[in-house]
Amino acid sequence: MTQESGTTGSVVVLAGGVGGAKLAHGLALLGLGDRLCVVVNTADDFELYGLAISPDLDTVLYTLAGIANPVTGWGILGDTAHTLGMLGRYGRPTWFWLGDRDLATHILRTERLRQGARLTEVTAELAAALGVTARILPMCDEPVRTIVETPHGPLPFQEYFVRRRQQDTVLAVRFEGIMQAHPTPEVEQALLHADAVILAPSNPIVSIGPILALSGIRQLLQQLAAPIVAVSPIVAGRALKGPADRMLASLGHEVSPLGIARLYQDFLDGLVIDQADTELAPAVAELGIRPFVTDAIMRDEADRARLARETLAFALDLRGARP
Ligand code: FO1
Repeated sequence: MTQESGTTGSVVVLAGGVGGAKLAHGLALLGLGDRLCVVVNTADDFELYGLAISPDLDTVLYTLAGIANPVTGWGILGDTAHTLGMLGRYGRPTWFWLGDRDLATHILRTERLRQGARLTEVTAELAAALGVTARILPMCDEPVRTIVETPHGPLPFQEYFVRRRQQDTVLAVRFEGIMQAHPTPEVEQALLHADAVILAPSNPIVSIGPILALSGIRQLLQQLAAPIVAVSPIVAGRALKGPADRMLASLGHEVSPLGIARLYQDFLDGLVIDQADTELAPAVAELGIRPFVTDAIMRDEADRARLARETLAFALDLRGARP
């Protein structure tokens, strides 16, 4: 337990996949228990073999449960792929690696959703069963699906990301179903009662983007009294993981922490940037966003806890900084 965990109320993290899960894990290591709320992107979700797959929710779930595959960051440690192998023998597609243990999660999620449960309820049930004390909240209960516009036409997100290995130029991104979706009451309440809100170093376009695109979320963030800080997913002009750098560039954004600051400028109080980008700190400050320079790369569990501790302390320091 750290000093922060004793003096902090609740902390809300907005997260996508692996980067979000790592920072959420770092915050969980501070001993926040159920005062930690992770609001997770669900626009990467899709159906395969009739099963409801929620990759980002599961990445956060497995990471916080301590069973994530440490090499990939997604999937379950030591998982096998006998079922996928058999599906392949039946001539069915195997480009999306579904482990045997991971499949149990999709089977249960699908069953509960078919029974009429909300994705929020199902996720809470899975988390409780795996002994996760942090609250993992899907951004919404309605289906939202990211579509990536490319020179080869529109691609559902996992087709772009996994099947075609992010090789296509991204011309535009849209979130199908976003107009019919709403942040859940759990998400709204968590934000309204948060003592600090942290945007994880997740892809700002396809991981944080869908959360911010939900009706009323940006306005809610603008009105919160609690400090809001982000951790830059861009370090020295490169994405820490995945295609965020190429995506930002092709969509006309600057590929730097300054580009990240501009994307969140309407509600952000502070931005954590890596020491490699120290020279950008004054430009971030000029936007009215306080910069905090540190080692922002999470190589191991100790880094996760350190970055989480520093980010939370930075956020709490900004308390009262909002007009
Ligand atoms: N990512 C991959 O690059 N290849 C895969 O085959 C793959 C399978 C997979 C299965 C379950 C799961 O929860 C996640 C999985 N991911 C895979 C990761 C995931 O598709 C992406 O990392 C996210 O959607 C982006 O945040």
